Amino acid sequence: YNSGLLKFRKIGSPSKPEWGFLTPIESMQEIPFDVKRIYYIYGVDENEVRGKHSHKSLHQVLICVHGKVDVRLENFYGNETYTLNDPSVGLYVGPDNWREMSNFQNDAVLLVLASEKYDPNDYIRDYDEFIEHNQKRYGVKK
Ligand code: T46
Repeated sequence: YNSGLLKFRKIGSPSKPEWGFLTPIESMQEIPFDVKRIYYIYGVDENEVRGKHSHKSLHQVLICVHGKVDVRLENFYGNETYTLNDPSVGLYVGPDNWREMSNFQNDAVLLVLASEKYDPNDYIRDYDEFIEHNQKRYGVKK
């Protein structure tokens, strides 16, 4: 599968809960690629839907570091909606996943780690083109 949840370490102190937590993420350790870019999405209205595209070769990990957001992924294998609301959880999204982010709640901040620098030519923003692209790559769905 070219997507799925990753559970990161959450370093705290059991005897001192007020100390809080720290989650470290290293390239090729916690995540399966080298990070060349980060960006974050925030200030999104609850009824807005972002994304609505796929990538031809980009690998990413999405982490909701504050608040809550739903991410729907569609790929050759099917459809899955993930609710991200835990900074120690990341959603790995490989190439050929249509993605939609919705229900941004409580001033959600969505942090994204990306395997490549920004390249507008890596995007497929047309849904029919996405389906066609995946059929060429993975075959026709039975
Ligand atoms: C993705 C989801 C999860 C840049 O100039 N540099 C960048 O690195 C990025 C990511 C975007 N931009 C510009 C391009 C657009 O003019 O920022 C504007 C908004 O980008 P977009 O409409 O693609 O935003 P989203 O939230 O629909 O998608 C973003 C990422 O673009 C995409 O790769 O997987 O977040």
